[in-house]
Amino acid sequence: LDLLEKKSHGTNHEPNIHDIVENPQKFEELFVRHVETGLGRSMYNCDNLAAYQAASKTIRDALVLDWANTQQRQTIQDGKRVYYLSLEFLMGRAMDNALINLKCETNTRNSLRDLGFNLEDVLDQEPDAALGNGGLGRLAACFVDSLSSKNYSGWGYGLSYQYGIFKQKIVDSYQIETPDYWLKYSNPWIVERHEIQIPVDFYGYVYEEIDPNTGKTKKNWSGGERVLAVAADFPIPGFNTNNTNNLRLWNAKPTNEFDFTKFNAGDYQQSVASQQRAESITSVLYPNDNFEEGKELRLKQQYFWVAASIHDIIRRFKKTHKAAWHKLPDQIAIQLNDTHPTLAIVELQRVLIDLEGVEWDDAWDIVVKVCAYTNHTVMLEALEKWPVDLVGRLLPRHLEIIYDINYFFLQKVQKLYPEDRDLLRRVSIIEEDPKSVRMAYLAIIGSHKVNGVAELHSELIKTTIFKDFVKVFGKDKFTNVTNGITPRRWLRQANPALSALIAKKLEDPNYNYLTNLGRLKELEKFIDDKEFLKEWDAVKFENKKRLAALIKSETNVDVDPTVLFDIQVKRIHEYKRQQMNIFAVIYRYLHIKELQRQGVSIEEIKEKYYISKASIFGGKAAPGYYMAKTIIHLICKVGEVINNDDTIDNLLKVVFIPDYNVSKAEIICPGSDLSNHISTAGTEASGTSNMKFALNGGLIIGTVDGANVEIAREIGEENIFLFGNLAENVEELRHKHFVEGVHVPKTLQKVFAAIEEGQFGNPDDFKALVDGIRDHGDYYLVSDDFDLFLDAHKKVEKTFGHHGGDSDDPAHLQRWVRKSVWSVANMGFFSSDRCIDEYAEDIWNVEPSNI
Ligand code: GPK
Repeated sequence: LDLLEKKSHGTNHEPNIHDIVENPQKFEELFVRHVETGLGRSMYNCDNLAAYQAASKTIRDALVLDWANTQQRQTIQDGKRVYYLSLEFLMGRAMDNALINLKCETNTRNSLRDLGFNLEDVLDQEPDAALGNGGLGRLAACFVDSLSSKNYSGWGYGLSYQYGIFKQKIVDSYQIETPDYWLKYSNPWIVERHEIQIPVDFYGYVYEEIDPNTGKTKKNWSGGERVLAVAADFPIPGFNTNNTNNLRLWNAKPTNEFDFTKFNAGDYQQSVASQQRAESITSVLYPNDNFEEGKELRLKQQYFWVAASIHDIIRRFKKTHKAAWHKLPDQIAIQLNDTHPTLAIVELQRVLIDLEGVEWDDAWDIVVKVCAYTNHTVMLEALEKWPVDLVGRLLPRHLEIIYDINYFFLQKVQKLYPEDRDLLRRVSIIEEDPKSVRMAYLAIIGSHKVNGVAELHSELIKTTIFKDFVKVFGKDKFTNVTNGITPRRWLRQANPALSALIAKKLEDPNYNYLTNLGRLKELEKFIDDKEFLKEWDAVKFENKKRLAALIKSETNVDVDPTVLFDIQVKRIHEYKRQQMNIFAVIYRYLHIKELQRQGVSIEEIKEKYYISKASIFGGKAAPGYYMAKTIIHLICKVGEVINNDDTIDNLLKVVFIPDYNVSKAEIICPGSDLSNHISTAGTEASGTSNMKFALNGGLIIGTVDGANVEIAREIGEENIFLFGNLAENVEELRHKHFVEGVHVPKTLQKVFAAIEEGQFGNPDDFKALVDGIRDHGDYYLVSDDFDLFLDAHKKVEKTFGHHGGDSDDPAHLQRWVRKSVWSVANMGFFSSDRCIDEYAEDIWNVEPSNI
């Protein structure tokens, strides 16, 4: 600690954050050094890309010192550490975030200006770190931000994919996937830790031997293929603190061990080629959201990551605590983000019993105390089940341990419920026919807590997919932590103008409210202040212009920023029901055309029927998901027709923004008037973009699902447009479809007729979409909710009024902008800081560290 004290008083000569924040000359000097020596270029041909790299390196160098100090301090303090294991971290851009969290934005902007660069252009050079699919991966990214910002000692562990989520192009109204080689120009934010190399084995066989120390027989695993896990670290800065945690991502590399059998057989080429295959393990992120493909390489990824992480965690523990294994649960909490890291449970048990000689029962007790599992979905196609054969071949010792875990567990169940024979079959980790390992069940059994991600979802898992486990373990094992988002990125970074207005009103020039988001409540004081409402609305208008510019550059469509921006951006999925949204858009268009045919003028239509709006879509479809791709195709074709209809003025526009990602979301969320969160009730576990939109002053149209329910409670039901059937009625409605057939309402019939007439291109292209509803049971209840959706939209329009963007419409201010302010004032609950505090208290039993 003395050493740290000295260091922080400047005995080291490296620049620190304060130099850069306070001393522009220092920044410029370091920047030039990075350009000239680091990048080997001259200042005369330094372009924006080189400027981005040099500026990032300058800031990173300073950040790395905070990071090293934090790690030393945490080690010396020897408190409990949290490890968040996630196969996805959807980080987005790092530089802007670092400037904000380190509070050196103004200085960097000024220094760059002096050097001849514009900060925004420089920031725009950074490719997104898109190592995730959607909500699950972005949640992990928000969590590491909060862990640092709230002074926890917490690391993330993940994989360093060479290719992140694919880039989406729209060609002829179809989605095309192209690879995202995001490391093309090397990444200035990564600290490569070449010295941290952990061998990970696969395949091979298990044998027994006598332990020379105890004289007992023990199991050993001799792996058949070895790869190295090499660490790549991302320092994670906190806001307003020098607590800087680490996100460690593993790269797969070949070992130097050479296959002499192949070599001696004269096959040098083959021998090198098979070594090279090692790298394929971390080559690509699987692009599925809420869906598991069950590919062998995916299981390899999972074990590779888990084995390296557990090894690293145990090594760190042993440095201080040697073999005091009973202390492990006081030193370490491991959070499993979904079932993807479930093998961590098995690996930890294996390390303890096979390698460290701990007795089974003691080891198992430790494992359960250390691990906890978060569930993110109740949809069956997303639940992981690995074929027993595959697990046994890839990880023979692990399969044995899984069988043992299952054996002891089923014994316990049988004792508890000796009468219920079927229960054993239902809760067994092993599913018969086809024989497979149910990862969620293993995760539940090996964890001390299981949490859902919103209240409704956490209730649902207890009454549906995990019902039997509540019977076995009792309900206290199951808990809820409602998701949240980091206000640093999703308010301050995405919406500088709104966050500044809030800072002004809260008289908080240092933006401390960003780590105390409950303070937003104070905005309620200004709810009757007309000038404030106007200012608020003016910020929204500027953000809509920014979004309109993005739309123009991405789609070449002009949208009028004065119209209502009605947005749905998220992964494309039948359960999220983008199809229902586009059907409603078609209905609106058909109705407008019908009115025109009856001689009603556009002015009259605007007066009596519809306000002007732009329907804005975005999101990726998994490459193999035909229905989702069909939905994209329909949206694009509808856009083509409507946007080229020059008889309807600005009444309606439809755009599909290609390649929706984190950095686009930062422009899209602040630019919405209304956003759609309209999943079939009971299917969306939480949703987090609902929070991003609401925090940026957008209103929500949504179903009674996921976190919408809690958002409604916090901001008041009068401020959200909820509609649709409830989760409790979904089963019954599906059954009714099955027995009586689907009743398609007249409104939706008109839409289907127009599609089938070919108004939006070849009807065959959309056949599956229409038939799925009309003839194949309408699993997602579009027919049941369609008219309710249209009604909800009528309410939206009434409330929005004819805006015009001049902020002077008193009715708009009174009805709409008031709701917007009131909503933001009550969104404090949805900060990921609150989530992390809840995890810390309820699941991890850790406290923030003393800094
Ligand atoms: C859930 F199961 C999954 C998945 O595979 N991917 C994914 O992004 C999402 N999720 C849920 O769909 C969202 O409702 C939720 O907010 C998010 O995880 C974070 O919990």
